[in-house]
This record gives sequence, C-alpha cells and structure tokens, in this order.
Amino acid sequence: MDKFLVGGQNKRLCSNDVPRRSPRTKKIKMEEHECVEEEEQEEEERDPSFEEFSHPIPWQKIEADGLDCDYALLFLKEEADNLFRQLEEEVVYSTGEEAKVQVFGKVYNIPRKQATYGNTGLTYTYSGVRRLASPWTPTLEYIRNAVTDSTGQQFNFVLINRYKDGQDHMGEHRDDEKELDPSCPIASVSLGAARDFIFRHRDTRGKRSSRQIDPVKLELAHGSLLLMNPPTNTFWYHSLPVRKKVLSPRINLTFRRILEDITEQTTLRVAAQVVSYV
Ligand SMILES: O=C(O)CCC(=O)C(=O)O
Repeated sequence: MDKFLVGGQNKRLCSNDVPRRSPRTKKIKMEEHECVEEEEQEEEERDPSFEEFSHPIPWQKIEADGLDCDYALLFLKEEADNLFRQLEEEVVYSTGEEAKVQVFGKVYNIPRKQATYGNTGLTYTYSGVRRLASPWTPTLEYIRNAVTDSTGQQFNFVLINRYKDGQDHMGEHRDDEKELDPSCPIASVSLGAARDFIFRHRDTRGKRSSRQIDPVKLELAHGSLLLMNPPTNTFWYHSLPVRKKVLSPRINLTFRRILEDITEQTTLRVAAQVVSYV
C-alpha cells in the first residue's frame, strides 16, 4: 500500500522503445545533445519516417483488476516550468457560486480552484454543476496537441484543477459521467508539485466491501501524463489526498472527449443530479 508505482521527476526521455510520438521538436534537439552516445549507437537503426517527430515517450503500463493506465513524462522540467508559468497567466478559474458543489443537497466550497476549457458550446456536468467550456487558450491547445500526438486520441474538453498546496485536494470519485465518450481515455497532465494519486477498487469501499484488492498508489510528477484507459473509471475510484508537507502549487489538466449530442440532454437533467465527491 505504501509503495508508489511511478514518479521520477528526473527521468530521461532517451528511450526509443515505444512507437508513440510527441511534438516537442525543439526540446528533443536539446535532449539529443544530452544523449549523444546513445543517439550515435542508435542512428543506423532509426526509422526515417520518425525523423520529423520528436522521439517516442517511454510509457509505463500500470495494470490491476479492471485498471488499465499508461504513465509517461510528456514534458521535461524546463518546458514543464514554462507551461506552468503560462497557465498561471492564462487560466481564469471559477469564483463565487461556480466554485461550489453540492453533495447530498449541501453546498460546499471546492477545496481547490477549477476551470473548464474546450470546443465552443461544450458543457460538462459533474458534482451537480454544469460547466461551460471557455475557448482554448494557446497554451492549452499546445498541451492538448502534445497529448494527442503522443496518444493518437482527440480531446474536445479539459477540466483544470489548481491546488495551491498540499491542503487542497480532491475526494474519491470516478470520471464516469454519461457525456464522456466511453471509448476514450482520460488524459491527465500534471504540472508543479508532485502529488500522490490513489486508485481504490469499487468493491473495496465501505464497511461491507466484498473483496480484498490493494489500492494502487502513484506519484504524479511535474510534466507527467497519466492515461486512464477504459474500463478503469468503471471499476476504480481515484482521489488526490491532502498532503500537508506539500507547500507549492500544482495544476492538473484532465483532457476528455465529450459526446456532443449527450451534452444537450444532460443540461436538462442537471438540476436533479446528486453529487458524489468534493
Ligand atoms: O488532480 C488530479 O490529479 C486529479 C484530477 C481528477 O481526479 C479529475 O479531474 O477527475
């Protein structure tokens, strides 16, 4: 339970063993200098069709009973630092009533800041609140495109959570709303302070839990990408617990694909929704 499966702020992205691509061409040039020896050895075997792209990301597979995730460092530190700074300037977080949620009829302040961006007119309803997507900013588009290039998946919406320090957190929940495309992974990009992230199987929750399955604990590093593939969000809840020792901020972006025709129907249901997490 106390073992973390991944982390690794300082991992090097010099591996060529996974055929996925990232758009960080400039960054890669710098890395190529840093990895001269390996590059020279591999030069002859390289597939020329990959040349125009940056090198592939070394993914780590994380699997358990009904849980299927992939984890990688998408951005190295310098680029991740820049993206964090740009997001701090660009992202406008919800305030007032929009920064509250309902849980079993009671209204609570969200213990973090939130914002939603995406394609024009899209909405996403969770925790009893309907969120309208603001138009993509340049930095969000850049990050979204990097995720698409490295996963092959298209996303039309992003939920942004900003945790000012380790007191800010997110309660246990599943991202299983009806308006999400069930075939699309949720792609979670983390920038800033590394934080623990915990998955718990739905059958192990509550006093009358029916099974004994260990939680899966990860540490999400600065610049990392966690892909939660189906059916993970059917069987596993996830949370970002309080960590009092964490003193610096973190921004998390979960890229999602919303089914556009369901968005309309969901609007009508929102008033009746019951909320499951803060
Ligand atoms: O900040 C995180 O890593 C958690 C985000 C999350 O669980 C969500 O957006 O549903």
